[in-house]
Amino acid sequence: MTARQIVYSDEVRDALNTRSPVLALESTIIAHGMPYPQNVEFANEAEALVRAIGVAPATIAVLDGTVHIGLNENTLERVGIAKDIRKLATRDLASAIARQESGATTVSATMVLARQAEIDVFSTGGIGGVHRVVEFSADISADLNELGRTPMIVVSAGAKAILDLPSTLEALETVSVPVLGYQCSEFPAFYSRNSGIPIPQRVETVQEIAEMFRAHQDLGLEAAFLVANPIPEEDEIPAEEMEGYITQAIDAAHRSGVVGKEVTPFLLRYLVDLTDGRSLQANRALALNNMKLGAKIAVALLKTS
Ligand code: PSU
Ligand code: MN
Repeated sequence: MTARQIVYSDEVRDALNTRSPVLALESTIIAHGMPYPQNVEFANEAEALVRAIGVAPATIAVLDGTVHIGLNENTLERVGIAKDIRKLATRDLASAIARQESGATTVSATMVLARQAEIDVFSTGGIGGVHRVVEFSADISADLNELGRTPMIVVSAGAKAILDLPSTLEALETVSVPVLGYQCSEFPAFYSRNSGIPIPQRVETVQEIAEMFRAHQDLGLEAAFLVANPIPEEDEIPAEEMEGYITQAIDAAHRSGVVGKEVTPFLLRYLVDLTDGRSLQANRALALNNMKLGAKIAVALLKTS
């Protein structure tokens, strides 16, 4: 990409130049995943938490056609407050840049841009995946495809519980993504720690993750690593309870004819209402927990070569 199209924050540029740790963060979770102003509070808290571990936070977004790697207080506010900001998956990046539009990046688009910036670790809330009743909608997130071809470590609280989790895990196998359970043996279900679905590999330390990723790179493999990090116990909503709300939310989406990229934001919003804000609190907690772990992995990775 040309210099005109990509702008680094001073903090991220300095860190990259001095081989200091950097953690990529996405912006769709801010713009489309949480309500204003809680989203901006969350984003600022996330950045502060990452810095406290000695890591430069690189929140990624496209503003007026320019790719930003690292936002500041003003641009974070702008992403959080905008009503009309696009939700950009990988395929949407080119049109947003060429037309000088603004967009928040999903997991897939954030991965593409983080790779351009040579950032190896990225934390999100929960990746997208195979939606339920996919036989009718064929709705499978572009996140899965990108995870299969863009090498970096992605930290996520499993996949969003609104999805078909067993099918999502199968799809991750198809695209050869190593899935590592961080101190857990089951695939976490976003709002809940457990799903009953066994995870292929369990790891106990960030050093182990770093060593496995170096082995993966030595083999020249292109897939991402997915580190599944369960929500902290004190913040979880039991899966049995959440399941009732999720069924209601999916029903409402069908009744309202919501399709395509609107589905996930609609469901997340609907759940915040149904749970009186508890799901938002859980989402915030699990995402911050992923950012803390991502920052520690970024530090460990630089020490492993
Ligand atoms: N994690 C969250 N909230 C979110 C997302 C992740 O806690 O809103 C976003 C990510 O950007 C992810 C997107 O890529 O949801 C998935 O959207 P879709 O299902 O349309 O692919
Ligand atoms: Mn989709």
